[in-house]
Amino acid sequence: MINKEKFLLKSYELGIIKFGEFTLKSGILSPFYVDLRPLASSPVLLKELSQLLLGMIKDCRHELICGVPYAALPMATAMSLDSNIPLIIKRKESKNYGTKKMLEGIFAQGQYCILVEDVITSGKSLLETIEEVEKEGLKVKDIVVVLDRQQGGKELLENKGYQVHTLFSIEDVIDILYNHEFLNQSQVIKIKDFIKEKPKVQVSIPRLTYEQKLEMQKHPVSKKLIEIALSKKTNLIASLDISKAQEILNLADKIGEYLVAIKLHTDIISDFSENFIHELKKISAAKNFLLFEDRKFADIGNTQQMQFSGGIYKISEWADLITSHVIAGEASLEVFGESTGVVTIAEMSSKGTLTDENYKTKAVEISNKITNVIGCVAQSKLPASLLLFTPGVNLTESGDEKGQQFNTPEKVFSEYHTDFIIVGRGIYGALDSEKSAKKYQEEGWKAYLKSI
Ligand code: 5BU
Repeated sequence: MINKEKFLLKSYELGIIKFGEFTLKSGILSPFYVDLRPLASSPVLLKELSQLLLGMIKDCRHELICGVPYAALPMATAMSLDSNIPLIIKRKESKNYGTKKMLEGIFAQGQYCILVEDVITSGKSLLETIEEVEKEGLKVKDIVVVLDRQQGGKELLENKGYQVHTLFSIEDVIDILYNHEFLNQSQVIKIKDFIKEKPKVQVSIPRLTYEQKLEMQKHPVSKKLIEIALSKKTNLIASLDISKAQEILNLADKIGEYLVAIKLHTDIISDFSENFIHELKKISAAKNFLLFEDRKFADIGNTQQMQFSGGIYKISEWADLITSHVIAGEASLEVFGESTGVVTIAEMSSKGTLTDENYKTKAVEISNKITNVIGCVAQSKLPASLLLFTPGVNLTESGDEKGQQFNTPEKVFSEYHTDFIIVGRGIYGALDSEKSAKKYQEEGWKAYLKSI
């Protein structure tokens, strides 16, 4: 195993990062300058880099590899030689003679191509490469990047549904160099302030429509959810947190037409029975909505598996969707059956939650790796590869005395680009629940249309 930190320190000696005052192409004065091209002149380091980058894509589907010209060309070549993944070459400018091809090499339509980039800043040159590669009928899903300058490019691509695997962020580099006394504290502060304060490359990204998202879905449950949303013009999930089975059934029957799904906490139902599920399934089939058990699994895989299929609730037998924490790691999510859509909890809506940005990033990373995870519960934007479910939605209240924090449908669609709103007390706690469900359906759909 190659040590990332040692690799960085050896690369630093080649002069790949310089500190001082540099005027960037954009005219901005930057306290650091990055140029990874010298790595190509060190076969030893280039080989190590290739191993490190290959390590990040070992679980990704790949039939081809392509470097973004020019700096990443030797990197992609080294990776191809090390892994036997065939290389294709993207031209920077098309030839004005002969075939005028932009992609050189042997490839076939529909093949998955991994892209390699040295430094990501705005993501613009990557987007150009992606366009050329996709134009030739190839598929791009995963991108490996050596260094993220943390200026918005990674987020831009992730919002478009690509997965960006970065070896180092500029902050990682600064921390390593500081720990080895190549930088002093005042330099670190200056650089970190620059990263924080410097206006990020702002690219306003329109959200994807349900039609566009439908095309990206692989799981039958996520497909079904979006199909229902489109056919009933609703993105509303009602959370029926009610303790009497008959009351849930009555309400489901009344408001089912406005919903994509009903979310339950079966463990608060005092008279739960198989017959209740049987009746609820009949209503869900008649009114065309899915059943979502908000179990929030949070244990080791073995236990979760038993909790999912055993006990009195036998969730695996009827729930189309379930929620699970990611706290126990990747393997704990692999125990749910293939036909159930898993929604992981990346961020909670309550005051003081421990799900900070770092937690969310890790939760999203894990979620992207597991095939039956269709999305996350979160309170901010997600990469387009995951559907976003947002609870804590209420048109009249801003919170409760137990930590809940509410937002309006308008806010969660315009700011978070959510896909589905989850409403509990706003519906079952209303004087007229049917009228209220209709209102949330209309407001949710209006907010969606405004956000596209
Ligand atoms: P409310 O009555 O609209 O506050 O109900 C919200 C529901 O969503 C309730 O069932 C919660 O358990 C659930 N929820 C939430 O409110 N916030 C979260 O972060 C998560 C779930 Br995860």
